[in-house]
Amino acid sequence: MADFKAALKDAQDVLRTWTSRGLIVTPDAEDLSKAMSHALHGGKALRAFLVLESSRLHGVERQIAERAAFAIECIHAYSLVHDDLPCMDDDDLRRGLPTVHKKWDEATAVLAGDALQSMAFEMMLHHSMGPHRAETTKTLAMAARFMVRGQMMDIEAETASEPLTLKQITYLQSGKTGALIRWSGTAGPQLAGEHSEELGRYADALGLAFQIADDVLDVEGDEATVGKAVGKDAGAGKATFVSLLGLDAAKLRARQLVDEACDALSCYGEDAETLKEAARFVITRTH
Ligand code: GRG
Repeated sequence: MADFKAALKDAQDVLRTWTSRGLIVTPDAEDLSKAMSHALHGGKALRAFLVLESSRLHGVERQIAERAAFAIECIHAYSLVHDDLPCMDDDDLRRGLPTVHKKWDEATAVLAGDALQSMAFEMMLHHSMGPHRAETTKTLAMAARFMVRGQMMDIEAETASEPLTLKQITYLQSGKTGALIRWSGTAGPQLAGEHSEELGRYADALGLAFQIADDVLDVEGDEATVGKAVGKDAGAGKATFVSLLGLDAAKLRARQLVDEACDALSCYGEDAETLKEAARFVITRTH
């Protein structure tokens, strides 16, 4: 686990560096920059890690990989800020800290999310991002839109007459959670102007395992460790992988997906060891 932990810490450092480069947050700075910076703070930086690692495997220049890693975390942070709003999940706590609308107000949270999304595209289209920046930015936009579609399906399911089936939940989550993870895991080859079926399969399996682990944490985790409210899905009577499969079968499915993710990487040999460790981490994480 040592390599993965170091690589994840590296991704967190990259995120911190680019946050302070992109946002001037002095004590008298405007609330928008402070709120954006707050939203980018304190996460695991798993998506940034996936961008950096898939970029390393495909020989992408470090500066390019770092910008793309920052961009995906901006999109991820925007989605969390908006997801926490009273009109969506209505959460007070995120990453163990007050959510943006609690620390400031709803208007600031909406605008901080909007500005984070814009900043992501600004980063991706910077002239230094190499010859494949336009195509890679287009797939990022598509992933962000698929995420929103997944969120919409999730909201619609709350008032539907029938609970979602396993097939429907799997599709919903492949958008809501999976789309950004898939983009992150394939960003390296995309930025290099290449294609990797193997990283695509790895990232798809990882994304689904990640979501199942999230559903398990909602049942088994405690608020202090997870850093956000737990038990919300069961409380709302929502269909999840745990409610549909049962706790043990959900955990088994997540383990199978991790095996599938690792198997997909065989063509990269020992070079992919850190990505394999990441897959194992995803289902053993406590937050
Ligand atoms: C509101 C546009 C919009 C989209 C919302 C991401 C999302 C879509 C909703 C978040 C709800 C949620 C908890 C989904 C489960 C998966 C997930 C994205 C968990 C958070 O990701 P982590 O654990 O977070 O990587 P950190 O804090 O480590 O960055």
